[in-house]
Amino acid sequence: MRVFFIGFGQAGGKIVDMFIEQDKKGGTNNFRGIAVNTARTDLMGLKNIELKDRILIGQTVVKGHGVGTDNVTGAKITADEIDSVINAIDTRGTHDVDAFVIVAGLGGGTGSGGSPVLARHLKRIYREPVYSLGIIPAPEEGRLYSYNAARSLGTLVNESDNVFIFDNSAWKNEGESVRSAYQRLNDEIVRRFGVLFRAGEVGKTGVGEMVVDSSEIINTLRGGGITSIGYAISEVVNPRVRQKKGLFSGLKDSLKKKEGAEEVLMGEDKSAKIIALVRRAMLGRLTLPCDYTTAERALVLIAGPADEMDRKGVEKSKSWVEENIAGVEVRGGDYPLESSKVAAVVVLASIGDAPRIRELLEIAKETKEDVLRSKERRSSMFDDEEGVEPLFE
Ligand SMILES: Nc1nc2c(ncn2[C@@H]2O[C@H](COP(=O)(O)OP(=O)(O)O)[C@@H](O)[C@H]2O)c(=O)[nH]1
Ligand SMILES: [Mg+2]
Repeated sequence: MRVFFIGFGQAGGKIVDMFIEQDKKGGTNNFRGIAVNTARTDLMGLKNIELKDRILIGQTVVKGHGVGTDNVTGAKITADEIDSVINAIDTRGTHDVDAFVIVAGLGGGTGSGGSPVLARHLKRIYREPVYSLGIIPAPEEGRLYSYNAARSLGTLVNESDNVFIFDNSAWKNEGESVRSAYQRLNDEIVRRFGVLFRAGEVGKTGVGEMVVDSSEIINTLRGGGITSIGYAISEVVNPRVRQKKGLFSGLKDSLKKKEGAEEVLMGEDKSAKIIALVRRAMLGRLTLPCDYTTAERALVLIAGPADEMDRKGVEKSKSWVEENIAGVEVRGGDYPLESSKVAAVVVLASIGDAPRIRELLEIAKETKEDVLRSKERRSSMFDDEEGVEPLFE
């Protein structure tokens, strides 16, 4: 799918920079991206986003030094200068875009405050869906970060068509600081979401057995709320298969028949392997650890060498996922990639429960006692809470 990324704040900018790098390396040209920030040095640190696509806002207010952890100021600056952000997006071109994805760390100031404001305006201006990819802070980053993230997330869920979550605390190792883990975490983020966002584009290696197009991704995400992603990889299914073919080639018919039998078996092998991979993806560590049985919809994606793709494997995996989630809508398919590995991504869309989100909202509630119940909350998780004060109405 053709994605227009907007990296908001430091974390958002770095991650979008990596998506663009991935796209350049793959020669796929599916991604377009800009970075928006109140801090000049953060923008200068980027490598792959073109200079003209790095937008500094709030210069008259903070003089290029950023807003610190003040997300209310981040939101205000964005609202005041929304025209220059939209202008930068338009200049970059949006006519062939399938979706917008805003990426931001929700615990800080610029991305936390700015991304819900931008989501609201993008939705107002464009017909394409507006998704957000929000990074939530680890508890060790402090209560202010959690408070910021809860307020931002509540608003972001209302303003975006869907919010993907990546939880820093679930991904950093024991004893490791979040800061020193950034690069590794970002690699994990870009690997997973890269498989998802590249789906539906015909690459150099041809078409898959079961093509997924952008509309299927969009339909999976239609319910809004919060979405988590599972991922697993394995080496190619059966290098020995090709070897055997080589050995048997040129032998008599009787032996050829035997080879046919082997191929049937190999087919079985292939589906079994794909099912196992999808199971691993869904039962393993998710971008946001959550109760997958509460997901409303799901999407199963298999990416890898064309001869590893298997229709039956995808179908069976879809049935298995369907048995395990709340809803009945499970979409899926595959697409070929030049790779020595097969990757499975499971999108668990519109999930109903995640302990870390509840915790965040709890911390925010304690931090701010004078709470307001915000209106029109899309996710039931937010409905149940005593309302965390929204960033803006
Ligand atoms: N995963 C990840 N998280 C980050 C990275 N940089 C910052 N963060 C987190 O994102 C949140 C916001 O920080 P930052 O992006 O610096 O704030 P902003 O520049 O004001 O938007 C904090 O919780 C940080 O821990 C990064 O490179 N990777
Ligand atoms: Mg920062």
